[in-house]
Amino acid sequence: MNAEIHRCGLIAVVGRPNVGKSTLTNALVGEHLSITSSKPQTTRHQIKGILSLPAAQFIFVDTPGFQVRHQDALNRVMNKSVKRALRDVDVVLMVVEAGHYDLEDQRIVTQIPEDMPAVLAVNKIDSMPNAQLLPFLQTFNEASRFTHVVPVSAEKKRNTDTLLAVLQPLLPERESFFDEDSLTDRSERFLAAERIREKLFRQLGEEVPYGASVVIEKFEVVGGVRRIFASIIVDRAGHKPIIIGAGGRKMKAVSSAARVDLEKLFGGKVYLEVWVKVRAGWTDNAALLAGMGYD
Ligand SMILES: Nc1nc2c(ncn2[C@@H]2O[C@H](COP(=O)(O)OP(=O)(O)OP(=O)(O)O)[C@@H](O)[C@H]2O)c(=O)[nH]1
Ligand SMILES: [Mg+2]
Repeated sequence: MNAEIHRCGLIAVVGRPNVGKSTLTNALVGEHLSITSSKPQTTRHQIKGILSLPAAQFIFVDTPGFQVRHQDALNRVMNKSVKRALRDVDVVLMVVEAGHYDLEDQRIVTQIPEDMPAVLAVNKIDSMPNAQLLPFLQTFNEASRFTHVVPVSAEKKRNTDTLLAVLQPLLPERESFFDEDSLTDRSERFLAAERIREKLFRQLGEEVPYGASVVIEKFEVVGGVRRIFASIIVDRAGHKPIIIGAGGRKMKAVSSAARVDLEKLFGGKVYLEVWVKVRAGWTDNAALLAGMGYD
């Protein structure tokens, strides 16, 4: 009889910035949908990653890392997005880093609605010896908020199947929300903008990516080629020449890395043109944020 049960549900992936929420979402779904980088606060927009197995559809909701420090308009919008995700899902998957659990993590735990099942993924176990990992895992005893504590490595795809096996029975019994071949709720336009932003986070220094956003001005398919025209919006005039780089080399490296990834993701040829524009103070201007797709 059990074979006939089908489950489907939303799982919010939450945690401090930089713990590996997006890497884990991608590992679970099996596609690089959500952008990742070594800098905290890479994710700004919620994105769903969908995994359809015969007996269950998992809809992972990757969220921005919950921010407790800086409070500009952009951070407020991102925190609101995490809170909203926590209300609208069936299960919470909280992510922490192996060996690290502090007040910031605890504050996120308190945001999880009381009656919602919650699982803890202890990520980055590849960077910690077992002798240290075991005592860390034992600190989450039976009294903890979590039904299961699962050590994983999102990067090395270790133990991700165990995580799916633990999550599956927590999903409600129902039919799938999305077609079996859907991977995400987001458009190719959104994925393209995000992939360009990922390259900014990966290829530029500490400050510039935080003041940058990407807007797709035009996205058209001509003769099977996706022709994408994008603008990188920066909040300071001084950041424009940094992004362009000497002889335009930085800009070229960013856009060609994005193009290569997008061709793989979309399974077809991509023509990508990227410009840089200055719009002073956009990160702290609610009206500009809304116009740029931050909700
Ligand atoms: N060693 C190791 N590094 C990992 C693992 N998972 C993620 N990382 C790294 O951790 C960094 C942050 O990963 P993200 O997936 O962007 O983290 P995030 O929690 O989504 O971050 P924000 O969106 O900024 O909140 C990246 O440099 C990843 O490569 C892992 O299992 N092991
Ligand atoms: Mg992220």
